[in-house]
Amino acid sequence: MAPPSPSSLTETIAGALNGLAVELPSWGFADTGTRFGKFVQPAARTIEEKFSDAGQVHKFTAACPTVALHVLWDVPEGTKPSDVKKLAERYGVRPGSISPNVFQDQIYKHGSLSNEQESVRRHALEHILDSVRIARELGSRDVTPWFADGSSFPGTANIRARKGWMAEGLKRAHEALGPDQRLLVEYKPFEPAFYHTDIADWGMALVLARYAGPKARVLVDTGHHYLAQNIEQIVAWLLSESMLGGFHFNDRRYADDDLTLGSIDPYQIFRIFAEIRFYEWETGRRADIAYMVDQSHNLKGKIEEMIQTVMTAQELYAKAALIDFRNLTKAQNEQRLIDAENVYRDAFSTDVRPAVREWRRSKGLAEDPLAAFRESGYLERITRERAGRVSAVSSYA
Ligand code: RM4
Ligand code: MN
Ligand code: MN
Repeated sequence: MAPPSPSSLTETIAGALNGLAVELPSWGFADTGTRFGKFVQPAARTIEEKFSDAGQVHKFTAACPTVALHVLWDVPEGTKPSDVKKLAERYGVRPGSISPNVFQDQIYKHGSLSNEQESVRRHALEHILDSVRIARELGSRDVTPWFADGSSFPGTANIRARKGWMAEGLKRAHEALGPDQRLLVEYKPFEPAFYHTDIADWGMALVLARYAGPKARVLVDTGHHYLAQNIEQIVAWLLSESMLGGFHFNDRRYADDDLTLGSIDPYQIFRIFAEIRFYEWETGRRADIAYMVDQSHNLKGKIEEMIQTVMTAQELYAKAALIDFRNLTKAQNEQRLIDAENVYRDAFSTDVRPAVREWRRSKGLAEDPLAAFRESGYLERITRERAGRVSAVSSYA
């Protein structure tokens, strides 16, 4: 089959990019480090600074209208959600998904909703219910809890009982959702628990989401898988079950490394996008998926890395939009393996950057968001303004 003409390629890519929004994590703009140390930058310390920095990424990419917030870090007790909304508006963004924080307080040493102690479970549930209310008041659709719950030594936890407690807690949280809200259940195979985690994989998240209720879906954090795992198959299964709610994008070489999206394996992200586009092509329905970034940048400049991430997401999504699904399906059905695989490879190896630049021009954006950000002087300004502050001690905050 002849390759698409340059103008139809540009059009296809423009159509795809118009529909791609990538949510930024507020915590991606704060100073973070590793378990061993924290490396400071002129990072954001307040929610206002986080909105301001995220606003820069949106300004230069036009792809990131919302910012995911962590309740404890960004909307502490006493904060008025309406003030948070106004603040976001000032920087050209909106509050996005809301993450409760049920892993940081001392009482959560042995878990939250799965904790053996009823009083801790109740405390965690109350915080999650508060988060649902805050999300509603902020106009945020998705509530995205992540649980550090699990155990680190064999025999120390009743895995079945903990599953039951988690299921009940999520069901109660689901009951509090507004009509348009969703509960996204994230899974992670290990860390900080190193023997078992209460929601270790997509199957467990799926069972729990189904039990919680019709507005619950599964959240796939790309870094939360074992190395050999076929993530795009998980995506395909969740799509076919109408249970894929969203992504936390990042990349990893070893485990939950929170590296820049596509920095290690761009073909992996392409294959994920391919499954989504294939589903949409076959069903004629748009997959209702929240794309979010969940990365911790402690070596690269935070705003620059976020721009690099969004550009990468756009390029890989654009490549996936070039897949010739009619040809692919035909080759699959006729069991022409090389031809089928080459449909993927042709799309993946197309240099989409000229078309993406063209799309930016058509939106009145700079062709190179990174260069435009660097020229804007923003980084120099915040470096001056934020210099000399005492560095915070806790990670992510
Ligand atoms: C976890 C998980 C969550 C994130 C926390 C801070 O590994 O990815 O989504 O909110 O880290
Ligand atoms: Mn995550
Ligand atoms: Mn993670």
